[in-house]
Amino acid sequence: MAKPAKREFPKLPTSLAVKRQGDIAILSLARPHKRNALDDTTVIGIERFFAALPKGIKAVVMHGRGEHFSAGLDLSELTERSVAEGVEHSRMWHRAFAHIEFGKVPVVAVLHGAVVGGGLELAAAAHIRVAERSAYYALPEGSRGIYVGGGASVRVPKLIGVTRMMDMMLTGRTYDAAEGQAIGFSHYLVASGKGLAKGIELAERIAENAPLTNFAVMHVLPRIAEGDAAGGYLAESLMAAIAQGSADAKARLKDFLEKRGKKVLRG
Ligand code: 1HE
Repeated sequence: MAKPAKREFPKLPTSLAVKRQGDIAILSLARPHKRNALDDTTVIGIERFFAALPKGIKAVVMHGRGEHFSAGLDLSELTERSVAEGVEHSRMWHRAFAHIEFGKVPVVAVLHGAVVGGGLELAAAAHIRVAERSAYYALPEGSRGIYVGGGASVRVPKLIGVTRMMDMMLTGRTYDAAEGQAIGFSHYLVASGKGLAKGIELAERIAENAPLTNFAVMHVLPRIAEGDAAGGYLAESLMAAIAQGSADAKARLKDFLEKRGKKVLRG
């Protein structure tokens, strides 16, 4: 009997799908019925995928199926965590997304619809962002009674500046795709439906470079250009865990899950 073909990519949860196209891999968030909300299984799957990229893959394109890139943290899992569990949860996100930012190959994120909360944190871990006209950005943690925990306090200010992030978190401001392009969320802005093709085109271009140059751009450039972010991630995870444990957070999350909380709509 013939041996089963060796699996090229690690086994992924059903919320993720992967396809190889020549030298690049296309990773899809594949949970559109939940607006690609990021549950623990998906975050761990993202980590597993980026940690074990097969040889020969030179760039990755990441996008979301359905109408939205990602509605962020799966709020239905955020129920009764202790502070210690909250820190552990946030550090799990940090570890997973570090495998993107400081992984083996450059990652192009293709954004459309909601790119909010943890979805924006995921997008911010990529090296290049292509936005479709439908994309919009928000950090609604304040209205849910929680705090960012997936690396936003380190990565988002690098893109748009600390004061804009403060405004987003304090006032719930959303940026549309054109505004997001102007302030630095995206590098490229394309018509709706054209993002994936643009992302693939860019990834193929990246894959033509000398791998060592790409590696240096990903690993050396940021460490020269920026300070050490380790303390920032740790502080964020502490704050995320404390905020999650509050009665306020519990009430607000219950409101969302029982359909009383406001949706995060375009501004
Ligand atoms: C979810 C989630 C979610 C949708 N967790 N289940 N993120 C947010 O605060 C954004 C919350 N979501 C929304 O504002 C809206 O869902 C959207 C504007 C993104 C899309 O609206 P819509 O009308 O297309 O979809 P929907 O009817 O709201 O959602 C469809 C289903 O997905 C529904 O479940 P169903 O079982 O009733 O069908 C929703 O409950 C579910 N769903 N978003 C769980 N986020 C590491 S810290 C990061 C902290 C954060 O990310 S805070 C931001 C959380």
